[in-house]
Amino acid sequence: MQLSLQGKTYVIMGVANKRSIAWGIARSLHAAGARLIFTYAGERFENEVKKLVATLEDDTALVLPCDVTKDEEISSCFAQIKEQVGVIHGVAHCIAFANKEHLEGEYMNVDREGFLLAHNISAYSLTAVAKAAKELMTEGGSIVTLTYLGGERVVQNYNVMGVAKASLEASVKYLANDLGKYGIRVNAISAGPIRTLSAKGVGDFNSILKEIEERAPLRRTTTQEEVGDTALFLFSDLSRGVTGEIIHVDSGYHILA
Ligand code: NDP
Ligand code: KAL
Repeated sequence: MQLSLQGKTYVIMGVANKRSIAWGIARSLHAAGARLIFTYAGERFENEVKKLVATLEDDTALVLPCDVTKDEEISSCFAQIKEQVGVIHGVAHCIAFANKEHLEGEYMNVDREGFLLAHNISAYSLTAVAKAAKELMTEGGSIVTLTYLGGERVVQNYNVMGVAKASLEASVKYLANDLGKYGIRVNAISAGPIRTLSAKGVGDFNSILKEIEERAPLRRTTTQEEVGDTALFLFSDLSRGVTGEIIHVDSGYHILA
Protein backbone atom coordinates (compact mmCIF):
# COMPACT_ATOMS: atom_id res chain seq x y z
CA MET A 1 0.00 0.00 0.00
CA GLN A 2 1.36 3.39 -1.06
CA LEU A 3 0.96 7.01 -0.06
CA SER A 4 0.71 8.05 -3.71
CA LEU A 5 -2.48 9.98 -4.52
CA GLN A 6 -1.83 9.89 -8.28
CA GLY A 7 -5.13 9.92 -10.18
CA LYS A 8 -7.08 11.18 -7.13
CA THR A 9 -8.79 14.57 -6.71
CA TYR A 10 -9.26 16.50 -3.45
CA VAL A 11 -11.09 19.69 -2.54
CA ILE A 12 -9.16 21.98 -0.18
CA MET A 13 -11.33 24.52 1.63
CA GLY A 14 -9.81 27.36 3.69
CA VAL A 15 -6.57 28.61 2.18
CA ALA A 16 -6.23 32.31 3.10
CA ASN A 17 -2.48 32.65 2.64
CA LYS A 18 0.76 30.64 2.67
CA ARG A 19 0.61 30.19 6.44
CA SER A 20 -2.83 28.53 6.32
CA ILE A 21 -3.00 24.94 7.55
CA ALA A 22 -5.01 24.23 4.39
CA TRP A 23 -1.95 25.26 2.36
CA GLY A 24 0.22 22.81 4.34
CA ILE A 25 -2.27 20.08 3.46
CA ALA A 26 -2.29 21.18 -0.20
CA ARG A 27 1.50 20.94 -0.40
CA SER A 28 1.57 17.41 1.08
CA LEU A 29 -1.19 16.20 -1.29
CA HIS A 30 0.43 17.91 -4.29
CA ALA A 31 3.75 16.23 -3.52
CA ALA A 32 1.91 12.86 -3.51
CA GLY A 33 0.61 13.54 -7.03
CA ALA A 34 -3.01 14.51 -6.23
CA ARG A 35 -5.11 16.82 -8.34
CA LEU A 36 -6.38 19.74 -6.21
CA ILE A 37 -9.42 22.00 -6.20
CA PHE A 38 -9.35 25.06 -3.94
CA THR A 39 -12.28 26.98 -2.48
CA TYR A 40 -12.18 30.40 -0.81
CA ALA A 41 -14.81 32.37 1.10
CA GLY A 42 -14.74 35.93 -0.10
CA GLU A 43 -13.09 38.05 -2.76
CA ARG A 44 -10.79 39.30 0.01
CA PHE A 45 -8.36 36.42 -0.50
CA GLU A 46 -9.22 35.34 -4.05
CA ASN A 47 -6.07 36.80 -5.59
CA GLU A 48 -3.86 35.49 -2.79
CA VAL A 49 -5.21 31.96 -3.27
CA LYS A 50 -4.84 32.15 -7.07
CA LYS A 51 -1.25 33.41 -6.72
CA LEU A 52 -0.37 30.55 -4.37
CA VAL A 53 -2.06 27.91 -6.54
CA ALA A 54 -0.05 29.19 -9.54
CA THR A 55 3.15 28.26 -7.66
CA LEU A 56 2.10 24.58 -7.82
CA GLU A 57 2.51 24.75 -11.62
CA ASP A 58 -0.42 22.38 -12.02
CA ASP A 59 -2.74 23.50 -14.80
CA THR A 60 -5.45 21.03 -13.69
CA ALA A 61 -5.97 22.90 -10.38
CA LEU A 62 -9.30 24.73 -10.02
CA VAL A 63 -10.09 27.69 -7.74
CA LEU A 64 -13.76 28.29 -6.87
CA PRO A 65 -15.70 30.52 -4.44
CA CYS A 66 -17.53 28.79 -1.57
CA ASP A 67 -18.79 30.85 1.36
CA VAL A 68 -20.09 28.08 3.65
CA THR A 69 -22.76 30.34 5.18
CA LYS A 70 -24.60 30.18 1.82
CA ASP A 71 -26.34 26.94 0.84
CA GLU A 72 -26.54 28.04 -2.79
CA GLU A 73 -22.76 28.66 -2.91
CA ILE A 74 -22.05 25.18 -1.53
CA SER A 75 -24.33 23.55 -4.08
CA SER A 76 -23.10 25.59 -7.04
CA CYS A 77 -19.47 24.98 -6.01
CA PHE A 78 -19.91 21.19 -5.93
CA ALA A 79 -22.05 21.30 -9.10
CA GLN A 80 -19.18 23.06 -10.90
CA ILE A 81 -16.72 20.51 -9.55
CA LYS A 82 -18.95 17.68 -10.76
CA GLU A 83 -19.20 19.26 -14.19
CA GLN A 84 -15.50 20.00 -14.59
CA VAL A 85 -13.91 17.06 -12.74
CA GLY A 86 -16.59 14.40 -12.10
CA VAL A 87 -15.45 12.17 -9.26
CA ILE A 88 -13.63 13.46 -6.15
CA HIS A 89 -11.86 11.39 -3.48
CA GLY A 90 -11.82 13.72 -0.50
CA VAL A 91 -12.34 17.10 1.11
CA ALA A 92 -10.11 19.02 3.53
CA HIS A 93 -12.38 21.30 5.62
CA CYS A 94 -10.12 23.97 7.19
CA ILE A 95 -12.69 26.60 8.09
CA ALA A 96 -13.57 28.37 11.34
CA PHE A 97 -14.78 31.79 12.40
CA ALA A 98 -16.02 33.58 15.49
CA ASN A 99 -16.40 37.27 16.27
CA LYS A 100 -13.21 38.62 17.80
CA GLU A 101 -15.04 40.09 20.80
CA HIS A 102 -16.18 36.57 21.75
CA LEU A 103 -12.64 35.20 21.81
CA GLU A 104 -11.59 36.92 25.02
CA GLY A 105 -12.83 37.31 28.57
CA GLU A 106 -15.62 35.10 29.85
CA TYR A 107 -17.30 32.56 27.55
CA MET A 108 -20.74 33.41 28.89
CA ASN A 109 -20.60 36.90 27.44
CA VAL A 110 -21.25 35.48 23.98
CA ASP A 111 -24.64 36.53 22.59
CA ARG A 112 -27.09 34.43 20.57
CA GLU A 113 -25.94 35.86 17.25
CA GLY A 114 -22.25 35.28 17.97
CA PHE A 115 -22.92 31.76 19.21
CA LEU A 116 -24.88 30.87 16.07
CA LEU A 117 -22.33 32.50 13.75
CA ALA A 118 -19.44 30.49 15.23
CA HIS A 119 -21.43 27.26 15.06
CA ASN A 120 -22.72 27.97 11.57
CA ILE A 121 -19.30 28.55 9.99
CA SER A 122 -17.14 26.30 12.17
CA ALA A 123 -19.39 23.27 12.82
CA TYR A 124 -22.54 23.07 10.66
CA SER A 125 -20.51 23.74 7.50
CA LEU A 126 -18.83 20.32 7.79
CA THR A 127 -22.20 18.58 7.59
CA ALA A 128 -23.40 20.76 4.69
CA VAL A 129 -20.15 20.17 2.79
CA ALA A 130 -20.12 16.41 3.52
CA LYS A 131 -23.65 16.08 2.12
CA ALA A 132 -22.74 17.92 -1.09
CA ALA A 133 -19.40 16.12 -1.48
CA LYS A 134 -20.92 12.65 -0.96
CA GLU A 135 -22.60 12.85 -4.38
CA LEU A 136 -19.17 13.21 -6.03
CA MET A 137 -17.36 10.57 -3.96
CA THR A 138 -18.74 7.64 -5.93
CA GLU A 139 -15.47 5.68 -5.58
CA GLY A 140 -15.42 6.14 -1.77
CA GLY A 141 -13.57 8.96 -0.08
CA SER A 142 -12.10 10.67 2.95
CA ILE A 143 -13.17 13.88 4.66
CA VAL A 144 -10.75 15.61 7.04
CA THR A 145 -11.52 18.59 9.27
CA LEU A 146 -9.44 20.57 11.75
CA THR A 147 -10.10 20.96 15.42
CA TYR A 148 -8.29 22.15 18.56
CA LEU A 149 -7.87 20.95 22.15
CA GLY A 150 -10.15 23.78 23.27
CA GLY A 151 -13.07 21.66 22.01
CA GLU A 152 -12.28 19.00 24.64
CA ARG A 153 -11.07 21.15 27.53
CA VAL A 154 -11.41 24.72 28.66
CA VAL A 155 -8.64 26.79 27.08
CA GLN A 156 -8.55 30.47 28.04
CA ASN A 157 -10.05 32.80 25.41
CA TYR A 158 -11.05 30.02 22.99
CA ASN A 159 -14.58 30.37 24.42
CA VAL A 160 -17.38 29.98 21.85
CA MET A 161 -14.94 28.44 19.38
CA GLY A 162 -14.33 25.63 21.90
CA VAL A 163 -18.06 24.95 22.09
CA ALA A 164 -18.25 24.99 18.26
CA LYS A 165 -15.27 22.57 18.02
CA ALA A 166 -17.03 20.19 20.44
CA SER A 167 -19.98 20.24 18.02
CA LEU A 168 -17.61 19.75 15.08
CA GLU A 169 -15.99 16.72 16.75
CA ALA A 170 -19.38 15.15 17.48
CA SER A 171 -20.36 15.86 13.85
CA VAL A 172 -17.28 13.92 12.71
CA LYS A 173 -18.57 10.84 14.56
CA TYR A 174 -22.18 11.09 13.36
CA LEU A 175 -21.05 11.75 9.77
CA ALA A 176 -18.60 8.83 9.94
CA ASN A 177 -21.50 6.60 10.94
CA ASP A 178 -23.77 7.90 8.14
CA LEU A 179 -21.15 7.81 5.39
CA GLY A 180 -19.26 4.62 6.23
CA LYS A 181 -21.67 2.50 4.20
CA TYR A 182 -20.68 4.48 1.09
CA GLY A 183 -16.98 3.86 1.70
CA ILE A 184 -16.50 7.43 2.90
CA ARG A 185 -14.42 8.04 6.04
CA VAL A 186 -14.61 11.17 8.22
CA ASN A 187 -11.86 12.19 10.64
CA ALA A 188 -10.46 15.27 12.37
CA ILE A 189 -6.93 16.41 13.08
CA SER A 190 -6.58 18.23 16.39
CA ALA A 191 -3.64 20.52 15.66
CA GLY A 192 -1.39 22.22 18.16
CA PRO A 193 -1.21 26.05 17.97
CA ILE A 194 0.23 27.32 14.67
CA ARG A 195 0.78 30.99 13.81
CA THR A 196 -1.77 31.64 11.03
CA LEU A 197 -3.98 34.59 10.10
CA SER A 198 -6.71 33.26 12.40
CA ALA A 199 -4.26 33.19 15.32
CA LYS A 200 -3.22 36.79 14.57
CA GLY A 201 -4.23 39.40 17.06
CA VAL A 202 -4.26 36.86 19.88
CA GLY A 203 -2.49 38.78 22.62
CA ASP A 204 -0.59 35.99 24.33
CA PHE A 205 -0.01 33.67 21.34
CA ASN A 206 3.77 33.84 21.95
CA SER A 207 3.37 32.58 25.49
CA ILE A 208 1.05 29.80 24.29
CA LEU A 209 3.78 28.68 21.85
CA LYS A 210 6.46 28.99 24.54
CA GLU A 211 4.50 26.74 26.89
CA ILE A 212 4.32 24.08 24.15
CA GLU A 213 8.08 24.31 23.54
CA GLU A 214 8.75 23.88 27.25
CA ARG A 215 6.16 21.23 28.17
CA ALA A 216 4.96 19.22 25.16
CA PRO A 217 6.50 15.72 25.01
CA LEU A 218 8.24 16.57 21.71
CA ARG A 219 9.38 20.01 23.07
CA ARG A 220 8.48 21.83 19.87
CA THR A 221 5.47 23.49 18.28
CA THR A 222 3.36 22.01 15.50
CA THR A 223 4.02 22.89 11.86
CA GLN A 224 1.74 23.10 8.84
CA GLU A 225 3.88 20.32 7.29
CA GLU A 226 3.17 17.94 10.19
CA VAL A 227 -0.56 18.51 9.86
CA GLY A 228 -0.28 18.21 6.05
CA ASP A 229 1.43 14.83 6.28
CA THR A 230 -1.15 13.46 8.73
CA ALA A 231 -3.88 14.64 6.35
CA LEU A 232 -2.04 12.82 3.54
CA PHE A 233 -2.20 9.63 5.65
CA LEU A 234 -5.93 10.18 6.30
CA PHE A 235 -6.58 10.73 2.57
CA SER A 236 -4.58 7.65 1.55
CA ASP A 237 -5.50 3.97 1.71
CA LEU A 238 -2.98 3.52 4.54
CA SER A 239 -5.74 4.80 6.86
CA ARG A 240 -8.51 2.70 5.27
CA GLY A 241 -9.58 1.28 8.65
CA VAL A 242 -9.77 4.68 10.40
CA THR A 243 -13.01 6.68 10.66
CA GLY A 244 -14.75 8.85 13.27
CA GLU A 245 -11.33 9.52 14.81
CA ILE A 246 -9.77 12.68 16.25
CA ILE A 247 -5.99 12.47 15.71
CA HIS A 248 -3.88 14.89 17.76
CA VAL A 249 -0.97 16.40 15.86
CA ASP A 250 0.29 18.58 18.68
CA SER A 251 3.71 17.28 19.83
CA GLY A 252 1.78 15.20 22.38
CA TYR A 253 0.63 18.24 24.38
CA HIS A 254 -2.90 16.85 24.87
CA ILE A 255 -1.70 13.99 27.12
CA LEU A 256 -0.46 16.39 29.80
CA ALA A 257 -2.46 17.18 32.94
P1 NDP B 1 -6.52 30.63 8.38
O1 NDP B 1 -6.89 31.99 8.86
O2 NDP B 1 -5.39 30.50 7.45
O3 NDP B 1 -7.79 29.90 7.73
C1 NDP B 1 -9.10 30.08 8.17
C2 NDP B 1 -9.98 29.93 6.96
O4 NDP B 1 -11.37 29.94 7.32
C3 NDP B 1 -9.77 31.05 5.98
O5 NDP B 1 -9.28 30.54 4.76
C4 NDP B 1 -11.17 31.61 5.81
O6 NDP B 1 -11.47 31.92 4.46
C5 NDP B 1 -12.03 30.45 6.20
N1 NDP B 1 -13.39 30.90 6.42
C6 NDP B 1 -13.85 31.76 7.36
N2 NDP B 1 -15.16 32.00 7.17
C7 NDP B 1 -15.53 31.27 6.08
C8 NDP B 1 -16.75 31.10 5.37
N3 NDP B 1 -17.88 31.72 5.73
N4 NDP B 1 -16.78 30.26 4.28
C9 NDP B 1 -15.66 29.63 3.89
N5 NDP B 1 -14.45 29.76 4.52
C10 NDP B 1 -14.41 30.58 5.59
O7 NDP B 1 -6.29 29.80 9.73
P2 NDP B 1 -5.90 28.28 10.06
O8 NDP B 1 -5.20 27.66 8.94
O9 NDP B 1 -5.26 28.39 11.38
O10 NDP B 1 -7.34 27.62 10.27
C11 NDP B 1 -7.79 26.47 9.59
C12 NDP B 1 -8.51 25.55 10.56
O11 NDP B 1 -7.56 25.05 11.49
C13 NDP B 1 -9.62 26.18 11.38
O12 NDP B 1 -10.70 25.26 11.49
C14 NDP B 1 -8.97 26.36 12.74
O13 NDP B 1 -9.92 26.38 13.79
C15 NDP B 1 -8.13 25.11 12.78
N6 NDP B 1 -7.05 25.08 13.80
C16 NDP B 1 -6.09 26.05 13.79
C17 NDP B 1 -5.07 26.02 14.74
C18 NDP B 1 -4.01 27.07 14.77
O14 NDP B 1 -3.29 27.13 15.77
N7 NDP B 1 -3.83 27.89 13.76
C19 NDP B 1 -5.01 24.96 15.75
C20 NDP B 1 -6.05 23.96 15.62
C21 NDP B 1 -7.04 24.04 14.68
P3 NDP B 1 -11.26 33.42 3.88
O15 NDP B 1 -9.87 33.69 4.21
O16 NDP B 1 -11.51 33.26 2.43
O17 NDP B 1 -12.22 34.27 4.62
C1 KAL C 1 -6.78 29.67 22.69
C2 KAL C 1 -6.36 30.10 21.52
C3 KAL C 1 -6.03 31.51 21.38
C4 KAL C 1 -6.90 32.21 20.35
C5 KAL C 1 -8.35 32.33 20.71
C6 KAL C 1 -9.26 32.10 19.79
C7 KAL C 1 -9.00 31.66 18.41
C8 KAL C 1 -10.01 31.25 17.65
C9 KAL C 1 -9.85 30.79 16.25
C10 KAL C 1 -10.78 31.53 15.28
C11 KAL C 1 -10.84 30.73 13.98
C12 KAL C 1 -10.22 32.90 15.03
C13 KAL C 1 -11.14 33.88 14.33
O1 KAL C 1 -12.28 33.58 14.00
C14 KAL C 1 -10.54 35.21 14.05
C15 KAL C 1 -11.53 36.23 13.46
O2 KAL C 1 -12.37 36.74 14.47
C16 KAL C 1 -10.75 37.43 12.86
N1 KAL C 1 -9.82 37.02 11.80
C17 KAL C 1 -10.16 37.06 10.47
O3 KAL C 1 -11.25 37.44 10.08
C18 KAL C 1 -9.11 36.56 9.49
C19 KAL C 1 -8.76 37.70 8.56
C20 KAL C 1 -9.68 35.34 8.77
C21 KAL C 1 -8.77 34.80 7.70
O4 KAL C 1 -9.84 34.34 9.78
C22 KAL C 1 -10.87 33.46 9.67
N2 KAL C 1 -10.91 32.55 10.65
O5 KAL C 1 -11.68 33.51 8.78
C23 KAL C 1 -6.34 29.19 20.33
C24 KAL C 1 -4.98 29.05 19.67
C25 KAL C 1 -3.95 28.57 20.68
C26 KAL C 1 -5.07 28.02 18.52
C27 KAL C 1 -5.94 28.45 17.38
C28 KAL C 1 -5.59 29.71 16.66
C29 KAL C 1 -6.99 27.67 17.07
C30 KAL C 1 -7.93 27.84 15.94
O6 KAL C 1 -8.98 27.20 15.97
O7 KAL C 1 -7.63 28.56 14.97
